[in-house]
Amino acid sequence: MTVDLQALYDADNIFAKILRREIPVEIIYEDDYALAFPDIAPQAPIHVLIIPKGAYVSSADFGASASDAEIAGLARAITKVAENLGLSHSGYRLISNTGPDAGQEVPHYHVHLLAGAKLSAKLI
Ligand code: IU
Repeated sequence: MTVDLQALYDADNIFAKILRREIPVEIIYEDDYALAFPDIAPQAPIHVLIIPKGAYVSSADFGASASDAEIAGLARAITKVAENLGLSHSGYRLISNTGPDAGQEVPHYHVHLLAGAKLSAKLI
């Protein structure tokens, strides 16, 4: 059975409010497709969240429903954030928790960028 994730999107989730500038954040990067800001509870010396501007619940929703331009735009934005933070050579980890089994808490698609140290707890 296919779940219509788009229908489940909550326009009042915290990241939607950040996108509408109802909640202030330090903007690390922004373009037509994406916004990046620091995670409020950093799990590494550098912990940035990169989110698409479109209303997508998760990676599953984004991959199924976003346009090719939005998908490319987010990928380019992630690379830009890493470049701007000077991480292209030192490296970084990208994580996107998707759905309940992954412990996704905020129902707007987001990619965690972790960096700034040798990262522990490598799962794979
Ligand atoms: P998750 O992948 O959905 O579990 O990650 C949600 C992240 O959003 C988590 O790391 C929180 O610290 C972060 N966050 C935030 O940066 N600002 C907020 O106001 C809230 C959560 I609520």
